[in-house]
Amino acid sequence: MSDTVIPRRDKLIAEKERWARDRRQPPAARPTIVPTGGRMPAGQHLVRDWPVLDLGTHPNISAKDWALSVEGLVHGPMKLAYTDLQAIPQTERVSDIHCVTFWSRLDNRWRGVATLDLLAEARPREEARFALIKSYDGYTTGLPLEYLQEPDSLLVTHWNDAPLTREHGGPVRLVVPSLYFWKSAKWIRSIRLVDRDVKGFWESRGYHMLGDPWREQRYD
Ligand SMILES: Nc1nc2c(c(=O)[nH]1)N[C@H]1C(S)=C(S)[C@@H](COP(=O)(O)O)O[C@H]1N2
Ligand SMILES: [Mo]
Repeated sequence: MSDTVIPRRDKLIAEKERWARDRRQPPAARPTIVPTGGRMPAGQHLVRDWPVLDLGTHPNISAKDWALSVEGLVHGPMKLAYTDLQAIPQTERVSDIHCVTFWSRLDNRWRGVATLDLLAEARPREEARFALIKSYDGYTTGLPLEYLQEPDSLLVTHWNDAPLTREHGGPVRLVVPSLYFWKSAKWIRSIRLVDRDVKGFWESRGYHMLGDPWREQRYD
């Protein structure tokens, strides 16, 4: 495996690891200003901006240079260029972001390709149960295959009708709204289907393997 060296924003990462170790609790209840109709999982507070969180390097990949591999336990491995992605029917979804660091951002309008549609083309093998995601900054994360088969899970190229910015993972990122946002890999590079759960960057540092915000699965 020729993994790029992961650039570390060491202090921030050390702090987040410490939070995981201490099973950090949310800061004393902050008021939620607008009614959210039961859309806020326990411990979350609402933000209106969109924070940038990552390992500290924003890979500079043009749409022309970007490519995604779908590999591992699939009948039809694929390597897709940005233009291939655009040739697949586009999906638009509105969904909420829930970050393990206690903020949520509601009503994000995403456009891209449903991972469900992509996987239908790659045809997972019978033994495929989980996906290991890799990104251009060396980041990794793992999740059960069925979360990529939910209709809201997308390979996103546009947010609120504008091309996804580089700092938020452009040209293409993963968005899996039903899990905490660390599963939504920015600058996505490959999806590998595997038969057992593999720890990614944060899962190796004390974060939960699944990360369901509705069950507050923050830390393992
Ligand atoms: N490639 C990559 N994807 C990543 C990360 C990262 O460091 N590298 N950080 C994750 C974490 S911990 C969070 S909270 C979200 C933040 O996404 P945002 O910067 O668009 O808010 O990206 C996730 N995806
Ligand atoms: Mo995060």
